[in-house]
Amino acid sequence: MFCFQCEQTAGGKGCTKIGVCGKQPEVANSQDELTCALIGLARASQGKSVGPQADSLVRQGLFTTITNVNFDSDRVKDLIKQVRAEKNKLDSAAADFAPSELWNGDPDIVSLRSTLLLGMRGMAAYAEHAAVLNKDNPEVTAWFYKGLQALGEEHSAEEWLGLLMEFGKVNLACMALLDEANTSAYGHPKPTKVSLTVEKGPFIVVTGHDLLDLKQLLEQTEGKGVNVYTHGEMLPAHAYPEFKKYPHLKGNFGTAWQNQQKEFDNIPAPILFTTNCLMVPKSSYSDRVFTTSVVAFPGAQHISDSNVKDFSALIDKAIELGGWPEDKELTGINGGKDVMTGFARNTVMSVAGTVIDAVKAGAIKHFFLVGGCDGAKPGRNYYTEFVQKAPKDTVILTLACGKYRFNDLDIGEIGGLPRIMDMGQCNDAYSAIQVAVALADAFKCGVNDLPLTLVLSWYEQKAVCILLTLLALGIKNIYIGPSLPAFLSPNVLNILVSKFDLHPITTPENDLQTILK
Ligand code: FSO
Ligand code: SF4
Repeated sequence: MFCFQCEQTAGGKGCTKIGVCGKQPEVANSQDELTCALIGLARASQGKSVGPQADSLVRQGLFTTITNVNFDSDRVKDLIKQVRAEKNKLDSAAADFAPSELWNGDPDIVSLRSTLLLGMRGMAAYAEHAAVLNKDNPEVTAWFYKGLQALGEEHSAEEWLGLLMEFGKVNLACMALLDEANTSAYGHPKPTKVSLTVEKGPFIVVTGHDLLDLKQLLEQTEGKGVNVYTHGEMLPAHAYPEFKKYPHLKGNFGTAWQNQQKEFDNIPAPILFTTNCLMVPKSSYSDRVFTTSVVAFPGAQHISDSNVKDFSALIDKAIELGGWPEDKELTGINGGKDVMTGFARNTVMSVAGTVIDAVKAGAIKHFFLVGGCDGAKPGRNYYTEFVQKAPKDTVILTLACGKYRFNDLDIGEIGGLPRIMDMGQCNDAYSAIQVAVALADAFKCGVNDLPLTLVLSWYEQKAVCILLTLLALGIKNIYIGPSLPAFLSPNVLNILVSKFDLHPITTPENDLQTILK
């Protein structure tokens, strides 16, 4: 096996014996074969979309290979069969890409090709979340085939860079599509305080990014005496008007994905994984793990896809386990008893006047977007310290699961606005981009001239597609950590650093000083 797609890759180089994430060689090899079969399908379709069934396979095939999503080689092999059957319908002579070539060759070309592939995996997750809400953008769908076909071809470094920039723009369209899918189905998020206390009685914990799964579960638990708690990237659901209609959606349990083995260990409740990030379940709670959609783990109970999923086994499990006998007061990482979320684009734009006045009056000196994924490495304390040390006249926008390091901190307000504003899940980077563009318009300057700095934490492939979008938009001076992707070769990294002023993070003090001087 070879895999270097995430931030925790072995030795900062690549997992070759078994994944640090627990991915077995057989699964890794099957995932490579699946990727190569998808390239074969794109070859057979000559880089064009060929209909809803193949489109759905392309999205799911790419999504399945994202870090911490699917550990079940049988399911991956089944997808390979389906992809090959689709290909054969079109052109049985079209060859799959050779798995042995996927990660081999000139290091810079491997780096550029991998960056495109990994970004496409991230975009597939967003496209799939939109697709379950019946939203499709033909430009996005078509690009999956174009990109897959390109992955199987030879290109110069220049051409690969051109493809990466083109992809970044298409991913912006994909995030816009998901934003439209979510806001048209569930309304615009509103600032919402979310409790971290778990009330007594049966409950279910839902994690991942798929809001439709949460909605269907809330409908099916209605009147059953079972409460529902969000976890990880599901937290922003509380802010959508549609989800506020369910009084049994009580609060948020736990923190970011990498703490799940500790947090799920002894809770008297089942857990539903709707997307990533699934870690190898410990035996003490593996019988309480339910997966759905592309998420799978051998032995875990899987809830199959259908227009309306049947969550009865999960609900029965919650009733059987019964929850805690008394309310359990839990806290965030810094001891806070609740967290705020719901500062998506609509809310922030609705107070744009206040924000602009505060900047003009000098009350707000700088905005930071401190966001991205969390992870287990110690270097990630950087982000907590960065937020704690940021001067009082600065505002912190945040999103994705990295925020759990500081979202329960009370760092005060400016002009009636909290200094930490959670914009939502990682795909709500779209909201952040919209706000930045609106601020640039208001100040009649470019986004790069705003008093705004992006300080990103990356872990898996959705962060890759977002970064490519930011670069394709010409956003410079991004700080990135906790370490640099293993798939960026020294030459490719140099290009990104010189072209986009990309900065690897150093220390919070140092970086704050450089940014604010
Ligand atoms: Fe985190 Fe996992 Fe949303 Fe990622 S839960 S690490 S970027 O999947 O997708 O932020
Ligand atoms: Fe290693 Fe990350 Fe790949 Fe898992 S996903 S095998 S940890 S590089």
